[in-house]
Amino acid sequence: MTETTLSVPEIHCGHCKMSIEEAVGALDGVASAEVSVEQRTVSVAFDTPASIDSIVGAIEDQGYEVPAQ
Ligand SMILES: [Cu+2]
Repeated sequence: MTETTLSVPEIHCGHCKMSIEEAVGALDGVASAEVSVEQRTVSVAFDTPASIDSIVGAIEDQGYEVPAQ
């Protein structure tokens, strides 16, 4: 299991939290996804077939920019 925390500066409210947690949580291989609105971060625990790339892609699909970490 890999755990990572991504910084997503555009996160600003509970709607952001819900849509990102739902999208990332739906990925195959993701065990948990938790957004901190205060810290503007997404913490993810995952295994293959999920990857940093697929997680970043899911966040971007929701309309958020994920700057190079
Ligand atoms: Cu929001």
